[in-house]
Amino acid sequence: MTDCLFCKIALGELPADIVFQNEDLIAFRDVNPQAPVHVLIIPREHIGSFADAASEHQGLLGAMCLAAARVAAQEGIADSGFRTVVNNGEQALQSVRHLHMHVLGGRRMGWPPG
Ligand code: DGP
Repeated sequence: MTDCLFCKIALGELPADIVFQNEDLIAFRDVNPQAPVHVLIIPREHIGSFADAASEHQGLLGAMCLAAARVAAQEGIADSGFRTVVNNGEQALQSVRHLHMHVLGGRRMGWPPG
């Protein structure tokens, strides 16, 4: 989508601190980190949220989960523990309407989320 911030990052039209990418996904550091490690994993294809995903996206969604584990290992937080979060829609406080998985780690987390 032309007016989508994360589509622009995926296309290289906006800068980002990229930690991993392949033909389907791109992972980059969150501009407003909530933990010592805070990476966002997005599909290059524009999908608004999980609510907009279709059965044809099944492989892509699985690849996002595997990429989260890969990023955690790469960032040195796989053993200490990490959290993956996908905010979907208004009440979950999704602020960017392009599906993204947060990968957070490097500190002890709280539960439940606020
Ligand atoms: P969410 O609330 O789940 O929609 O999270 C959106 C995240 O995206 C938020 O943690 C801040 C991050 N973010 C917003 N704009 C940018 C940007 O231009 N670059 C980067 N790297 N992160 C961004």
